[in-house]
Amino acid sequence: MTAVEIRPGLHLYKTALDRAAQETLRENIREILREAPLFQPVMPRTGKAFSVRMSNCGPLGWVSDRAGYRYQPEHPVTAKPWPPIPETLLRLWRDLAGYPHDPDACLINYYDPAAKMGAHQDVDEQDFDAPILSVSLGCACRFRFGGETRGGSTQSLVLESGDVLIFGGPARKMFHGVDRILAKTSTLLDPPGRINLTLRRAR
Ligand code: MD6
Ligand code: FE
Repeated sequence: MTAVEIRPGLHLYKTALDRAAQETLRENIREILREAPLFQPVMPRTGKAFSVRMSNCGPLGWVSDRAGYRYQPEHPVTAKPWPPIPETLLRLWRDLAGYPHDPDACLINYYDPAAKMGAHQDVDEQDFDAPILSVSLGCACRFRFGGETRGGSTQSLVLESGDVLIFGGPARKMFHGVDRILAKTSTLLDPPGRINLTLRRAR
């Protein structure tokens, strides 16, 4: 597979997953969400709801509530363990992440067409040597990224269904977010929306 290095440590694999692979993954995620339903995270302290809904698979899952951000082994509503990470995603990590250990967490973000994600850094993990691998499914989005401090200059790119983005090395702690979902850009999900999967090493 061919990557474009957007900047040092930030690699984009356009259509890393073809339509058939996207459909398989969509079915994997559908099953995971039956066991571990989407929940509504809220911001620490303020309790303001995210517009994105979330779930996880893998030994650990990322959650946010009034108490803070953290990784935990169980679903915050059902209290059940997260389902395992599908083999298709583990294979993608082993092929592309360039890291000798499998991921121990996979965050599932679900965007309805009006949802977005504010600028943030992913810094709740214990080991920044491991990259984060992101997979996009469904509607495209306008993805924005900047430097390691908030408020500097930014760039953006369009992430489409099947694209894989890897944040590693000097890009691992970049600020980034999703400005908006681009409506009617994919027929993969019904109702239309976007799913983003991020594979991580939390511990
Ligand atoms: C999204 N992605 O694409 C949000 N985080 O919906 C992320 O927040 C993200 O794409 C860490 C690494 C890669 C990402
Ligand atoms: Fe992130």
